[in-house]
Amino acid sequence: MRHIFLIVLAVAFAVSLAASVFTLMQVNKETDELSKKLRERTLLLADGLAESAAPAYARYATSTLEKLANTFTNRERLIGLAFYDTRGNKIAGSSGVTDEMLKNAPILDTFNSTEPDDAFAITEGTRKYYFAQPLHSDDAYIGSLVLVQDASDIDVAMSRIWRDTFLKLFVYFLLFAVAIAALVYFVLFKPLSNLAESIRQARMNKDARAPQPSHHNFFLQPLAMEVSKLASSLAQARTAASEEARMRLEKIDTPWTEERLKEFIKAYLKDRPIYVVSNREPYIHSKDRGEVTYSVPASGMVTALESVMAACGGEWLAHGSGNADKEMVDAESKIRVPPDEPKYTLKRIWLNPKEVKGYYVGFSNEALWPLCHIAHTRPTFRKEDWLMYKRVNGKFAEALLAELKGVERPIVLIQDFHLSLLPRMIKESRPDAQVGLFWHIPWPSAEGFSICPWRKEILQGMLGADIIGFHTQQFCNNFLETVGKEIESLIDLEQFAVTSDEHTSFIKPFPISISFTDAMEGKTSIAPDRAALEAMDIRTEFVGLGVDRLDYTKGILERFRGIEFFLDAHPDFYKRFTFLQVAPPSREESEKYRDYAVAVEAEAARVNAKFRKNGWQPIRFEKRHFSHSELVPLYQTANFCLVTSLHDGMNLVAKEYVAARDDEAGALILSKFTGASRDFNRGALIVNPYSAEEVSEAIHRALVMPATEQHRRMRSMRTSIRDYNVYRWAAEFIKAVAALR
Ligand code: ADQ
Repeated sequence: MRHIFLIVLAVAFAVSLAASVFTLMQVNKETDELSKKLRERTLLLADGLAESAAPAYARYATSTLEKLANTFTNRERLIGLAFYDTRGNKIAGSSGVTDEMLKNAPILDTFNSTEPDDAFAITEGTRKYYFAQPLHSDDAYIGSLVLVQDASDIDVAMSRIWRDTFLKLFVYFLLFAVAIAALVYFVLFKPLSNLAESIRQARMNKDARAPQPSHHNFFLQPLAMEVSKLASSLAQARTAASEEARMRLEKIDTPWTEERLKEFIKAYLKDRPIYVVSNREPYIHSKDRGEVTYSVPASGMVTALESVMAACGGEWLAHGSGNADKEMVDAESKIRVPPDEPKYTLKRIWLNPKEVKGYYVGFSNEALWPLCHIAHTRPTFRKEDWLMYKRVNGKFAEALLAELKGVERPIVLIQDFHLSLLPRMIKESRPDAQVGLFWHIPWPSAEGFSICPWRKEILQGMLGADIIGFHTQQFCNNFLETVGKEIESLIDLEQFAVTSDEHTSFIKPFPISISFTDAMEGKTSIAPDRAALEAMDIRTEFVGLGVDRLDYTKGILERFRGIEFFLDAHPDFYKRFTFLQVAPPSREESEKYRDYAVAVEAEAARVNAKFRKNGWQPIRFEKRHFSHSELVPLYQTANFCLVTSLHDGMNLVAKEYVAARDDEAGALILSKFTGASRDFNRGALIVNPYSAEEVSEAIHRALVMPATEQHRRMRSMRTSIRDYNVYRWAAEFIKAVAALR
C-alpha cells in the first residue's frame, strides 16, 4: 500500500509541475494581453490629454493644468496625472498623485525623448501603471505628461487564474489519485501479489498446483505464464527429488534403522504429525512406599510401538493405569517420555474402575481375546461389558478428536482389539484424518467370529479405518471372509479392499517385528554370561527358557507337559537340564487369568515333584516382571527358547531370542500357531504345542543339535529379522496409511 501511495504522489507531482508550467504560461499571456489593453487605453487617454493640455502647458498655466488634472483624476482606473517640465520637475498634477507615488515610480525615459514610455511598479502596496507621454509644441519637446493608472486588476485576474488552476488541479489530483490507485491496485498490485503468493505456495509446496496465469490481465499474462512454467518445473523437480529420496529410503537391500525410519517419515509425511492410540501405555508410573518409579509393561504391542515412537516422535494416547500416573502428568494429562530421555508425548486417558471392569477386563479380555484366539477358552459376552466398551471407545475418540483440532490430515494409528470402534468414530468427525488400525492378535474364521452378538457393530467400527493391518495373510483372508458374511459391502479380492457406506478400507498383512538392526550386532556379549542364571541358582549343563505373560493362549501348561514327556523319554537329561519359565502375572482382574496362574504353578509343582532328585528339579518358575536388560542375558545363555502359544498373532519373544543370539548358537522351538512361525519356518523347530511328544522331540533335538546346524538356523532367522525389523514394519504401515487420499 505504501508503494501505491508513493506512485500516486509521484504522478501527482509530475502532473502538478506540468500544470504549473502551463498556468505560468497562461498567466504571462494573460498579463501581456491585459497590459497591452491598458497601454492602448492609456495611450489614447494620454493623447487626448496631451492635446487638451498642450495650450495651457505652453502658457505655463499651472492652475489650468491642475484643474485639468483633477478633472480626469479617478476616472475609470486613472489615479491621477502630473505634468513635468523638460528638466523633470513636476509643475502641476492631480491631488491623488502623491510625490511619494511618483518618487517610487520607475524612472521614465520620456524626458528628452519623443517616444512615450511606460512601466509597472508596486507603490503604496498596489500595482500601478505609469505612462509618460512627451508633450510637444511646434515639434519641440516641452515637457512630459505622466499618467498613473491603477493596475491592481491585473493582479486580481492573475490570482484568479492561479486559484482556478489550482482548484482544478486539486480536483484532477483527487480523480487521478483514485484512478491511479485503482489502476495500480487492480492491474499490477493484486495480480502481482497473487502471483507472488502462488510462487510462495509452490516454493513451500503447500499447494502442489502451479500458479495460474490470469486470463484477464493482459500485461502480466506473459510473466504469469513464465512463472507458471517455472513452478511446474519446480514441482516436478521436487517430486523427482522426493521420489528419489523415497526410493532410496525404500531400497530393500539397505537395512532399516531408527535413523532411516526418521528420514523416511520426514520425507514421506512432511511434518504431518503421528498419533498412536492404544489401551496399554508404554510407561506406567507406580508408587511404592512413597517412591515413584516407572516400568515398561510386558506387552508385544508396547515393545513394537515404543521403538517407532522413539524414532518418529508424535503423540501417544493411552489409558493411564499406574497408581502414580496422575501425579506425573501436566494439566492436560500429558507427560514427555521416555522419562529419562523424552522423545514423544504420552497423553493419559483416565478410566474409572467400572469402565476398566466392563471395557478392559470384561469385553476386551473375556470376550474379544478368546474370540480371536483359538485356545478353546469360551468367550463371555456380557451386555453391560459391551456397553462399557462402546462408552470407553467414545471416551478415547473424544480425547483424540480434541488433540486433532486444528491439525490438518493427521495420521492416526490405532492399536488393537480394545479400540475396534474408534476408527469409525474418528472418521465420522474427521474424514480428512488418515486412519490405520493394527490388529495385534489373530483374526478367527468367519464361523468362529459369528458367535459374537455385536459382530456387525465391531466390523463397522473397524471399517472406518483406511488400512486394517494384521500380522499374516491368513488373518487378512479370515477378516475379509468375515466381512463378506456379516456386512453388506463390496469386496475387491484383487486389491484386498472392502467398500461399505461409501468408504473403502484396505486389508493388508504387516508382520510385526522388533528393533533389531545391524548396529546391534556385537552389542550383546559375544561370550554368553551365565552369571544371571547362577544368580538364580541355575547351574545345570542345559537350560531351556520360556518368556511369556501369564496367559492361557501362550500354552504354558502344554509346555510343561512337553517337558514332562521329554524327561520321561530321555532320563539321561535328569539333573543336567533346567527349564526356566519367566512369566509376569497378566490381567489379574480376570478370574480366568487368576485361575490360569494357579494352574501353571500347580502344573510346575506337579512336574517338579515327579522328577525332583537330590535337590534338582526340572522347572524353575519365576512369576515376575523382568526388564528387557534382565531378559537379554537369559536369552543369550539358554540352549533353547520354547514358544508354545496355542494361538498367537506374531510372538515377539521368539524374535527377541533370535536377536539376542550374537553367537548364532541356541535353538528356537516355535509353535506352528504363531505368526512368527511363517517368518522362521526354516530356522526354528516348528511344533504343534498340543502334542507333548512333538514338543519333547524338539527339546531333545535342540539339546543335541550340532553347532553348525545351530549357526545355520540362527543365521537364517537373524537375516529375516534384520531384513524385516520393526522400523520397516512401521515404515510400511505408515506408508500404506499416508499414501491413501
Ligand atoms: P503379547 O501377547 O503381549 O503381544 P508377545 O508378542 O510375545 O505377546 O510380546 C510379549 C512382550 O512382552 C515381549 O516384548 C516380551 O519381551 C515381553 N515379556 C514377556 N514376558 C515378560 C516378562 N516376564 N518380563 C518382561 N517382559 C516380558 C501381542 C500379541 C502378539 C504380538 C504382539 C505384537 O498377542 O501375538 O506379537 O502383540 O503385535
